[in-house]
Amino acid sequence: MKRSMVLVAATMTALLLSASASAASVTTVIGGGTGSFGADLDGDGNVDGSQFALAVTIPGNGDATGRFLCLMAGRSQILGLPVMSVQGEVTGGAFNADGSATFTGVSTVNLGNGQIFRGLSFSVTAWAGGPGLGMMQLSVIGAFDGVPGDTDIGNGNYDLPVETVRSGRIVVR
Ligand SMILES: [Ca+2]
Ligand SMILES: [Ca+2]
Repeated sequence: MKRSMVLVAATMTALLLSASASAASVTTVIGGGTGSFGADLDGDGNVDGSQFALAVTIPGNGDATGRFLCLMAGRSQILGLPVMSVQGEVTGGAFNADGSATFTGVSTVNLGNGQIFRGLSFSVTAWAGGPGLGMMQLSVIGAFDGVPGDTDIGNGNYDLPVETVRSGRIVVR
């Protein structure tokens, strides 16, 4: 009897410790600005990039909430499209050992030519920093494999190159 009480107490202590540990490990990813892929993805002579905004909370249990926006439009025209936007609702995420954060969710991809794709899964990894230091990498899952800009042709996904922050900042804390 006494032994089981000790066991219960030990289990309670372990639960409390893990609860406080997860509370302390909430990761917030916020940022906005412009980025550069450092390459001319569509062969039109101009190095391509995007405008981006992200605001994500990752509690540490695999879930996440927040929003992500990547916009390639106007001066960052890409792939011959007037606009390409990826607007994401974040549902999952994790803090990585290298200090970056990866989050996933469901996105709407608008190609600006009347084609809008809804319900596409996406994944973003973000590394903190300002111009020249911060980075992010976006993949759209299960679509657009092999179109210009895809860095891993044949895997079923649209894997954009790592984009480096050109103005603005990404904060991971
Ligand atoms: Ca280009
Ligand atoms: Ca691919």
